[in-house]
Amino acid sequence: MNCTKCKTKAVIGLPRHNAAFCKDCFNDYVHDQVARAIKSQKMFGKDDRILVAVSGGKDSLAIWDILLKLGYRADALYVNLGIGTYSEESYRKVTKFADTVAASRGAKLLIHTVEEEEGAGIKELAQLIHRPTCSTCGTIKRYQFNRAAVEHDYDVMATGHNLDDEAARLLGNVLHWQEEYLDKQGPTLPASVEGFAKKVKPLYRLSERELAAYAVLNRIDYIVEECPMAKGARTLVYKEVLNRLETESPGTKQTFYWGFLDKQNKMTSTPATMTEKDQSTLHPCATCGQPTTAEVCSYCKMMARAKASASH
Ligand code: Q46
Ligand code: ZN
Repeated sequence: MNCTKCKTKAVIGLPRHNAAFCKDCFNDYVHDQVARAIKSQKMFGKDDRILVAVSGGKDSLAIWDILLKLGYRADALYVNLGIGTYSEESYRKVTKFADTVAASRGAKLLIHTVEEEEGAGIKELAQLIHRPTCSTCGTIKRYQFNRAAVEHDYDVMATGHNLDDEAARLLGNVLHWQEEYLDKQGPTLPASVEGFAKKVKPLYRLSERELAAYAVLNRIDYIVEECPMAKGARTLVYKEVLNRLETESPGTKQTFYWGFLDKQNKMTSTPATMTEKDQSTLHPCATCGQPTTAEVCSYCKMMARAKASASH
């Protein structure tokens, strides 16, 4: 198998593009896909300051690496969830990347430690408030990323969601006809009111397999195992189903998700924006000042419940 572009020996085949690439041409392909995503979805420019949400997994470290190589000003935030050896290992991978690759390009890492700031690890917090670990985790991560972006004046927040993640999420939203979520499932969510950071997903054109290959070929040392709490998650089943379809008919995920984005674009000239109703009902949380639709934001409510429950 030879490289489609330069005819030297290929290291990876991409059935959905009917192509194969050597290492250098594959890196060009990956960088080009990210550059296209940034441009076509109007994500950010060279002067913008970007905050990347990193977990230590291949996708988030790859996007940080790619943005720096493309010449963007990208720092990162890592939220240490305090989930035993998984968190210890992911912390090691993130700090190693930050101290070597990122530091050499002038980028820095911010760290938020849940055990220190919220007073307990994510599992204990979830038990205290009688909610599933992942929804507790989601609330904390969303809140802390948004807060860090706003407080440190970043223009945009980037996450490492890839094509497989977005196609699986779309499948879930379609199967349950979650219209409200479908409206907001784009790669760019603009900052619509003061206090809400703009959010982008520059990896939505690249598959999980392509990103694993990118990480390995570029010697990015990432944590291979998933968070132990992810076991049994519905999205993993959707991913398996989509992988089967992809094997039978390469390009299925891309057609499914990109096709959705095309349709969404045609239906509205401003996709995935907040509705006017959202804007008019948002105001500062009475406790912390972050934007919310209620009197007190869901994070502050959650922390108040955790505190009350811990003191009983
Ligand atoms: S990190 Fe958090 Fe995920 Fe782990 S606890 Fe669940 S939500 S699975 S992306
Ligand atoms: Zn609040």
